[in-house]
Amino acid sequence: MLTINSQLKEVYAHPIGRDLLKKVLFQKALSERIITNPLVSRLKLKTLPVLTMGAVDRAFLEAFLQVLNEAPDRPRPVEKGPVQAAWWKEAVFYQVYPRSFKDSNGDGIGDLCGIIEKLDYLKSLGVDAIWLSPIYDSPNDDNGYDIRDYHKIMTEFGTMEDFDRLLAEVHARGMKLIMDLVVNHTSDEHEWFQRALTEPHSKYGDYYLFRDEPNNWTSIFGGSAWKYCPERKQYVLHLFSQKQIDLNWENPELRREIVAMIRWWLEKGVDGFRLDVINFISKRAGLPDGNEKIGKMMGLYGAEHYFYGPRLHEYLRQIRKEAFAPYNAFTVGETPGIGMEMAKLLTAAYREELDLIFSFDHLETPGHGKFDDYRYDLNYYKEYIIYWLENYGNQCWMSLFFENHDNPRMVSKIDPDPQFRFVLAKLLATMLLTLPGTPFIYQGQELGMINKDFQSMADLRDVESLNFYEIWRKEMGDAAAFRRILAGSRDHARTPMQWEKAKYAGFSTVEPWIGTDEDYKICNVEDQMKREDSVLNYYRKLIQLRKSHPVLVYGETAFVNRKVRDLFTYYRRDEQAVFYVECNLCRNQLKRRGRRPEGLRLLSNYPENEGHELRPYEATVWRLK
Ligand code: TEU
Ligand code: CA
Repeated sequence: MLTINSQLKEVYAHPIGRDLLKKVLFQKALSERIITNPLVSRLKLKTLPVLTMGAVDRAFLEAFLQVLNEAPDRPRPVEKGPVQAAWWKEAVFYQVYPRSFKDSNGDGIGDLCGIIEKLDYLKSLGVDAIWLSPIYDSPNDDNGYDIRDYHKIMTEFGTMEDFDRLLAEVHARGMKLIMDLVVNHTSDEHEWFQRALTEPHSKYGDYYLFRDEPNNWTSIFGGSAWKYCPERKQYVLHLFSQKQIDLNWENPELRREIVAMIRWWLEKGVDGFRLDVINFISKRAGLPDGNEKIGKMMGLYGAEHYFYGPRLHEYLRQIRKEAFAPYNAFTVGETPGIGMEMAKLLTAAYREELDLIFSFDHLETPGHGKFDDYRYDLNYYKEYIIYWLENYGNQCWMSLFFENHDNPRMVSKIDPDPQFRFVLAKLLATMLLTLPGTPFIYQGQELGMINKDFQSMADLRDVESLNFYEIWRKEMGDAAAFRRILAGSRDHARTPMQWEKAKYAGFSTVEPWIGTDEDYKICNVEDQMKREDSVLNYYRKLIQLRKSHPVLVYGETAFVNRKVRDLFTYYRRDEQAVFYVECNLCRNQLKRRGRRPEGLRLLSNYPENEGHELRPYEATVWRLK
């Protein structure tokens, strides 16, 4: 039990304490050395309010301690034993955002038959498993992440027959299909919620989190996290939009319904799930107010009561045991806000919770949030990867990704200068497919797609962008608010997939639900198939390389030039082969350290380079043995 009399080093030694301290340092862009410094590490917590001149106060410390003391589980020390083989460690995953992938019937909205049309494309890219963003019946307040009926397909996307055909066609090509499982919340139009409103004394009455008075928690999409329901004269909790109501996982009946629903899909033959915001499902009992200082720092009030929810592990073990395990289903949890120690508790094989998680610690650099307009420094990615790979342990396995449907395009974030666009896209591809971990490619990333040239708010569709624009314009005026939205909008990743140099990018025959710009004229699948040196063909070659050399999956990793800025170099080796990967992380020419590697230059984002200088963002994979 940690108290106000504990020393900082005791907090740091506690796994969750370490995660939280790192989070605070990250937000403030401070170095971890501050805490490991012996003088500081011996400080008692209670001295901090004075020493930090109030930046940290007693209430902050107590909120912090509560999270730690209610999370008694500790991961085992880092294990270096052998890595267990698994299909999902070897597989290359590809995320499809169905609404924007391919429209088959000319209504401007992507659909299941459109995905079927493109399965051969995915197969030829080398994809092993497809993750589908939600395709269930939904009023689309958050593009399907607000589910009205878990057993029905969204009308715009097709029918259950279309889905069955999609699944069969995926399997016929030797690929796997994983679904998005959104069980932190449902749509307010879900039958459970409707009945919770009209029959408060039925079993549904307790399926959601109703309270007579709201607490101070805020929604991830802005504003209070509580909505008033006149039917019950009560407030109900929604961590996301007002139409996404949080489920009450404390209720065992509700958990049974969820298990039954998961099994229903597994009976159909789906191969696994990506679990939406799964670390949010357990909220601290009593839903206490969030701490003020934490709320200000995070721009979100209450998060300390559900990012590390007290019963999370218990719930995950239950659904694993009762639903996933009997079908041998794969799971990857989306877990915003957690750190590596919590990630170990969630994914270590011996814990029997999840197979993988998506950590988001690498998507922004320290001191930055997703709506800040700044240039992402890849040196931070290097540091992040080394830290995780050396400390995560062989009981755990990393997921690797740069993009998804919730974030702007990575190339744009790093360097929007068009001359570097395609080499940079290939540099990212090289790291994604040669580092140890399971790679996830987001649709369009394999072409080097970049952020969209949105002209005004009228071009945007995402509920998050629309909500925050309204909040920020009052604080900073229209122009500044729009600039922030442009920096972080999820819509950058949600515009139509660029198939051809044709009207509407070959996505549809009519105007799509969200517009695209002119970029499809210079960046599309059709052209890139023909061009030997395209980003698309580079991805194909890398994926083939990864498939033909198990060393790239299971081989040992050794980093070199660790302290050399802008240079990221590592070996992958096993008994059969030694590979060496050399990356220039910056836009300047860089002198190579040491001699030119002696071996076969297998793949590079530049044509032959005999010199001693690495070109801007150069990435080369060598075979040394
Ligand atoms: O996202 C969860 C989440 O907290 C963030 O990724 C968040 O949506 C975003 O970064 C805010 O800037 C998941 C889904 O991926 C997202 O599309 C949904 O909107 C959200 O859950 C609610 O279901
Ligand atoms: Ca359609």
